[in-house]
Amino acid sequence: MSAKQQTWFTEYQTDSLSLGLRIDQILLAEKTPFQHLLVAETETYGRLLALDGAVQTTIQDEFVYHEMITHVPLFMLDAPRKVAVIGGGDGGSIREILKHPSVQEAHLIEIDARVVEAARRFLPELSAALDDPRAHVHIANGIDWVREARDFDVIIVDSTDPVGAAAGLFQPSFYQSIAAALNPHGILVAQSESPFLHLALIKDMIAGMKTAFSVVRPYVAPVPTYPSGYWSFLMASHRPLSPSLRCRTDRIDTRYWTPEMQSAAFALPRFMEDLLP
Ligand code: AG3
Repeated sequence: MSAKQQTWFTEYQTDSLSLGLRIDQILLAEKTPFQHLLVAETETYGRLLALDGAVQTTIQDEFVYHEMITHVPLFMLDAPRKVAVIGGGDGGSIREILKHPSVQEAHLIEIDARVVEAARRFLPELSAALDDPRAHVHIANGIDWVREARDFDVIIVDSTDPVGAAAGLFQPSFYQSIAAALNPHGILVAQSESPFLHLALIKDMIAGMKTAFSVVRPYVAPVPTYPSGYWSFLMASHRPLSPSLRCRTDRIDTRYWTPEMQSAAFALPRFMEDLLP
């Protein structure tokens, strides 16, 4: 066996669980002011971006996560115009948001400039969208940025896990700032980790969102390279949610999202349904 075949990236997902990906090449490994940043070429899932040892995105499975964190909230509205993504420095969420013709402004608020730079250099499939004239990149702390933001239609929290710099993105006070930054029809979506591994966290996030929104609904999608492979998202709003009719008529180019998936993603297994208030 050659040395190359013995190089693995391992994410230690919990104290007793890991995911291993054999890698062909490490393209970038550096310590930024915020975290450790790695870009590598994996054999099974293509290019990988990891932060502090946690998989953020791979070229082969990123479409599921990025389509579902964006199209599901955007298709709840007839004409979303102003959208913000907190985190998501790779650009994948912005790429999907810009597929909606009504969108006039898509703001990316990423704390770590090095993540955006690495994505621009090594993940053009995701980051090219950041050059669109409707995209606005802010290198800033999302918690501070949201406090000043107003009149957004959709705010998406595309964060890392609730540790380090991202911990504040899981706090009730952050959801309250988001509620104030959204217009009355506005929608919040946050990635909410794995139902198999982080059920207590999901429960706390729902309670936190309930302090600021009347409606909070979980939905799910498979993301093979995230812990357990089964991922959740929480959607919150000030009013009842139902898909816009344009969900069936707007033709957008997707690989996972379909009009049927827009509803199907909200069908929850019993162990998650029991989470709901
Ligand atoms: N944000 C979700 C990452 C969470 C994955 N957690 C982990 N691997 N432990 C990803 C950002 C993609 N735009």
